[in-house]
Order: sequence, then structure tokens, then C-alpha cells
Amino acid sequence: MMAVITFGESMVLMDPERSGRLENVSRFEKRIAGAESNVSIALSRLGHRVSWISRLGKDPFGLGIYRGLRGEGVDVSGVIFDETRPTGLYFKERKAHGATGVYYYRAGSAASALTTADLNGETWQGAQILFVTGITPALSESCREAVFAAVDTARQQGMTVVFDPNYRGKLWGGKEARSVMRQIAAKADVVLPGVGEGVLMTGSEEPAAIAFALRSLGAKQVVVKLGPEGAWYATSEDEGKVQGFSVQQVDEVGAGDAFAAGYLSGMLDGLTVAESVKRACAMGALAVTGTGDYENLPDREELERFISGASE
Ligand code: KDG
Repeated sequence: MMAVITFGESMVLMDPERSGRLENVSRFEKRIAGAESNVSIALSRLGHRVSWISRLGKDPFGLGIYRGLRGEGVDVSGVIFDETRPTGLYFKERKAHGATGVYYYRAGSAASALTTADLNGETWQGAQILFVTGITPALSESCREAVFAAVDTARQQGMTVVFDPNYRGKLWGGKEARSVMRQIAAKADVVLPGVGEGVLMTGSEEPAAIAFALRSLGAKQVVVKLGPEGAWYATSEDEGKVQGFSVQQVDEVGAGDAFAAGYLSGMLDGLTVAESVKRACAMGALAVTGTGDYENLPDREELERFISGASE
């Protein structure tokens, strides 16, 4: 029985060997990247059963992603290979202090053709959580429909819906994103915005005000990510700040996905909201200490060692 169901696009990431303007970089390492697959890998490493659904091109890149995720213990039985569309691709640009730029080559990709029918929602019985991001509804009309249909199916089946807005300004405009992301947040049980996404979705700048506004829309729990500072959480019973962990940042990409996985893992283990946020912060911190979206993610023993060592 799967604990978590998620779906979305994964791409081949061309990761530059060195920092600097991309036009001057000539060597890249091929990696796997995608918000939902990052979350899936993180959860699987922590021992949770997770199913990742997507469309991949029937090409070497698609096969590499499929095998990579399967090797991480993620259930990929719901993946469809598309004969006519390619696997998406993106290039990362390394800037100063671990900051990054992204260049997408994903328009018309296999994943952008994902439909509601591909999700097989009728097979989700018994799963506890549906995890969706704001990237998928930006990919295409059919992807957007699939997100809303999935959220409705999950709710009907009594699953907890967790939404990470993951705003990508290169995929869609702020106005459209705001409207769609608010609609999803209104139907979600848990929303995990960063401050910038909170501002976009609510117009408020303070974490507590962002959380209040999203809870007024309908979300039951809101956790606002504050980067190295930690996170602010709010539920109907409780609210407060959880302090982050101090680490040397190498590569910021993937931190939000690791955070989401940490929170989901806490929920699945029956931790309190504050304890889950602490696990989320630890996962986010560990993710930024190495290159790649997920390569530095811990297993359960490493995570527990990090949390206890960091708080000693
Ligand atoms: O969170 C990391 C992701 O943003 C990255 O892997 C690429 O999924 C991605 C996207 O669509 O930007």
C-alpha cells in the first residue's frame, strides 16, 4: 500500500561543472530533477512508500529518469512512456553563494501531455497523502485539469492533500499563477509556501499574515518556509516559529522539496506539527549542503543523527 501519491514532470538536468555565465561553461553533468520526484526520492530514503506518476519521453533521458527513480525505491508503475514527445531538459547556471539560474527546454515535453486519465485515481484507495505542486498546473491545460481532478479524487477518498506552490516565473505569469494557486490552496489540507510565494498568493509579507490568509481560504495547516531561518507554522490549534539549522550552502535547488518531504514524513510518522516542521527544516538544510536536487538527501539514520547533533 502506497503512503504518498504524487505526479509531475521530471527532467534531465544539465548541471554545470563550474560556476559562471552559462555561455562560457562547456562541461555539464547529467542529473535527474523534478520537484515531485525529488520529494518522492526523499520520502523513499526515509523509508516511506511513495508512488510517482508521470509521462516520460521514450528516449534515453526518459529511461534514465525511470531507472534512477526505481533504483531509489520509488514506485514508478504509473509512469507512461510517450512515443511522440521528448523528455524535458533544463540547464542550471551556478551563481555566487549557491544561488542558481535555470534555462528550460520543456515546452511540448512528454510530461506536459499528462492527463487526468493517466493518474488512475481509482487505484489510490488506502494511500494517505496526495502531494501536488504549482509547477504541474503551469505546464499545460491537461496538466492543470489533472491537478484539480487529483485533488478532488484525493479528498473524496479521505486523503490529506499537501500543496507546495513552487512558483516558477519562467513558466507562467504571476497573475495567472496567483489565481490558480489560490484555488488549489483553498482545497488543500496543508500548504507549504515560501515567503515570496506567500506574497504572490496573499499580498501579505509577514509569515503569520500569509498563514492566516491561506487558512482563511480553506487550508488547514500552513507552513511558511523562511530559508535558513526556519519556518512559521499555523493550524487551528497552534502557531509558532521553528528555528532552522545552520549549514554551509552549496546549492539551494531542491531545498523546498526536501523540506516538503520532511514535513510529509513527520505527518506519516504521527509527529506533532512543530516536530514535523523541525524534521522539514533539517531535510532542507541537508539538501543544500551538496550539489544536485536530491543527491545529498539523508536516510533516516543520517537524518536523526543530524537533528540530534545539531540540537546538542
Ligand atoms: O525544486 C527543484 C525543481 O525546481 C527542479 O528540480 C526543477 O522541477 C523543476 C522545475 O520544474 O523547475
